Amino acid sequence: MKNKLDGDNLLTGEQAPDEPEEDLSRARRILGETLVEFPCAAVLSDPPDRPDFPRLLEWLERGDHGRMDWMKRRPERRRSLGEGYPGYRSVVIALLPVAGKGEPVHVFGTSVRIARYAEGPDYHQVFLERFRRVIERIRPLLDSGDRPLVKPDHGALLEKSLAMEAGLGTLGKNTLLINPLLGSHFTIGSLLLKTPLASVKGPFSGFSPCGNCTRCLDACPTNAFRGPYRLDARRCLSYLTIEEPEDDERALRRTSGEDWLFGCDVCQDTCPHNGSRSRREMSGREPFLSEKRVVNHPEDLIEWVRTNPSMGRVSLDTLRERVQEITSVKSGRISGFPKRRD
Ligand code: B12
Ligand code: SF4
Ligand code: SF4
Repeated sequence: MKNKLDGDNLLTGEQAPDEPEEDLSRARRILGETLVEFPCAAVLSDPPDRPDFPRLLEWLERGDHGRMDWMKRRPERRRSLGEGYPGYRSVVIALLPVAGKGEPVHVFGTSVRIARYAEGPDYHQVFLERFRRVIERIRPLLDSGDRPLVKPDHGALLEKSLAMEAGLGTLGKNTLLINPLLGSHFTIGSLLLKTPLASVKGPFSGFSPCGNCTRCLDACPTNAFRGPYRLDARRCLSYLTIEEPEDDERALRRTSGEDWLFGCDVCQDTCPHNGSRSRREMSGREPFLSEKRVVNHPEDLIEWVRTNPSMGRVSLDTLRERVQEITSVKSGRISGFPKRRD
């Protein structure tokens, strides 16, 4: 297996031996252009049905998706590329390290935390801009009828599953994709192509990140894990602070005693794979937009959200309400963390 580090890019060179030479050569050149924009990427050609698709159905059946009804809409689209995006044959998958520092922000006198991925530039925009540049450069390599689609996060895809198949990492017990060099603090984006290509996979297919470790499961402040690899989103602070939870779920958010205003990074920050030097160095390449760490006036809050565009998914009223909750928790006016249901 060939595998080499070249500057910032993790170049990859694994492919099935019987791929047509022309498809392989095109795939390699497309991957090369993608690696100009992203530190880690791979190409998957005609990916088979997702072997973990039945897990998604079980998750939906249990209601673990909460009020994320969009996950339940025609779930079979996530089984295969062909079902979700008829006519599309190839996926270029890229990892984008997150920019954030993970330090607290002071909002109206209260110290709060936001997930690192939500600091700085909106990763959806970054994927769009970078993949657009890739498309411009690879256009001559694509079939004439191709209509490339950029899907940063919001596609009907089991992204982690595809990235794992592409040899970019392995799922950890916290359900996130872990890459041996980047850890898990990255987002995943896909470029879908109609042009048939050969697969050019990353070198991390056999990577086994967890062993006997259970740090993430033990550290989760709301006991959101049902067990290894199984997350009840209704108890996850990321869901509770970003989506639109039910009243009883909001009660859990209030009484968790946590100061997460937007998202949560506990199950990543406790993971030993997120402490490596290479991950920190690669993350450091991303521009960090908002240095503002003190927000004292309502108009500052508006400005702060404007410079942290990923947070735009949540209304200012919800953010203010959440700041009040955290203030009440810190002043001892709210207490009583509910125990886990089994
Ligand atoms: C819905 C969703 C959420 C939900 C549910 C999370 C979840 N684990 O499902 C909520 C809102 C809670 C959420 C939170 C976060 N998310 Co999110 N989310 C998604 C989304 C849109 C779909 C994920 C999905 O399909 N869930 C369905 C369930 C069934 O999948 P699953 O829990 O991953 O389970 C899989 C495996 O664990 C396995 N499995 C299931 N059960 C079992 C049991 C056993 C025994 C075994 C062996 C395996 C197994 O099969 C399942 C299907 O593949 C993806 C983007 C995408 N389109 O894929 C982003 C995505 C997963 N999220 C992402 C991020 C960054 C986060 C947060 C870190 C954000 C934050 N800091 O607040 C947190 C992390 C919480 C966590 N530990 O997962 C990134 C992950 C990057 C990475 N390194 O993996 C993604 C890929 C978005 C992106 N494009 O970058 N997210
Ligand atoms: S993001 Fe936070 S609340 Fe959600 S599973 Fe991870 S540690 Fe638990
Ligand atoms: S904290 Fe431990 S168990 Fe959890 S994902 Fe990381 S290595 Fe795996």
